[in-house]
Amino acid sequence: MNCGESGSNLLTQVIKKRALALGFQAVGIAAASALQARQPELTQWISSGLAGRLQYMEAFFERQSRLQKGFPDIKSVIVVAVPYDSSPGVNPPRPPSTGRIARYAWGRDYHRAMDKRLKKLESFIRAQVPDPPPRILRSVDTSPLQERVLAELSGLGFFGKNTCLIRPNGGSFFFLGALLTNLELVPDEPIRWDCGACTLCLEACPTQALTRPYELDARRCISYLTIELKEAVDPELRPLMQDWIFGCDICQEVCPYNRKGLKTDWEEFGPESGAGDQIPLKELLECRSDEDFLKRFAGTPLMRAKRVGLVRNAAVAAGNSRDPQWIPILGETLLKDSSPLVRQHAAWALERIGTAEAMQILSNVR
Ligand code: B12
Ligand code: SF4
Ligand code: SF4
Repeated sequence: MNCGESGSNLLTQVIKKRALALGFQAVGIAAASALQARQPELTQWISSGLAGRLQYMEAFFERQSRLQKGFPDIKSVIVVAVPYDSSPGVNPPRPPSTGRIARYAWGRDYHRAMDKRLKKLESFIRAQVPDPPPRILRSVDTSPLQERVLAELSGLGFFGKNTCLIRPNGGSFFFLGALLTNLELVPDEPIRWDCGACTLCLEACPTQALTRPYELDARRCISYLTIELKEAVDPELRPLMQDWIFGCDICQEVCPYNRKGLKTDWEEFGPESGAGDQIPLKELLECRSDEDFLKRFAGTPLMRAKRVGLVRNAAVAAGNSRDPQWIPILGETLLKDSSPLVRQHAAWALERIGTAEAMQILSNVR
């Protein structure tokens, strides 16, 4: 393929066409300068402590400068999006004995699923431009990039007040991935769109993690608490976590743009490919070994919480149900689980259920 302005244009077009043929729902190009965009907001977020204990975000700038030293001639970023929602539209009724999983985690791990197809896109580009071989780096959450900012600047969507990137005709239930390259491609224009006067997500967030439009306090976000936090959950936040045991979708479920949001056609993201949309709390509370956990959840996003995190979350959900059916099993967990963190949350759950039987078990143990 020849270079020059028309060559770049042609290359950009064939890359985009190939990305869509590979199953990505949308693709856009950002110039390398997009890597530096919205950095003051990120700096402010980190320095105000809103990142909580997300160490990979605290080290963001250090990691990004290392990336740029190793790859100083980045010229373009190819950004792809793919919907992951496989719900039937409305929330299907769920028995109260299960814990809820956020949509993004119903199927297989998205990092791997997306990387497989990004790898094919990379090979395609290499075949188009054999000499000199271009530099290409694939990333799905694996590099210090603000993927939503890159997607915003490549015209894929706009920032919602819930901080998610939204596509006006597709909603926000989609993943992002990127290819950094030294090829000169034709950048897209950002789209001009916003939330208007709507504030539904800010009102609906049960923990008030959305402290103001476009600002999320990770320390209060159920997604962070159930997935990233490796320690005890603040007892004041536990009742607000409801029955979410992995992630949270509330600020997206209420969003008008998701009423007619796009559904996924990737089999990997369907509930039958992974853990599904709900898990019986009993199954989790009885999971006492890392081997059993691995057997059940290998290859799914739930591995990130590890056994201890997920059983901790199940104990909180059981407590929040206030259903006495959980008393015997929480009592067993309190006696038998090897993790002090899990035992501590099981004790809290018994106290929250609060019947005479629950309090008796607690006083026997204490
Ligand atoms: C850290 C992180 C988290 C953290 C923090 C979330 C957050 N809002 O930052 C936690 C663990 C809480 C989290 C949760 C979720 N995450 Co997450 N997460 C990331 C990660 C790794 C970095 C995000 C980041 O840069 N945060 C930094 C802060 C400062 O960004 P921010 O809060 O969005 O603030 C920006 C905007 O508000 C904007 N801004 C500020 N002021 C203003 C003013 C105006 C007018 C405008 C327009 C914009 C604007 O600038 C800020 C800086 O960029 C990305 C992957 C990646 N490498 O990019 C995935 C990613 C953002 N997560 C993703 C997903 C799917 C989720 C969940 C939906 C999962 C779930 N169901 O539980 C939730 C959504 C929660 C939410 N409301 O955002 C997707 C989002 C896709 C999309 N359509 O937006 C990403 C892109 C992963 C991926 N590859 O697909 N996540
Ligand atoms: S994901 Fe849940 S807890 Fe986090 S900001 Fe949205 S509604 Fe709030
Ligand atoms: S719920 Fe309303 S304010 Fe929140 S992201 Fe959606 S459109 Fe924007």
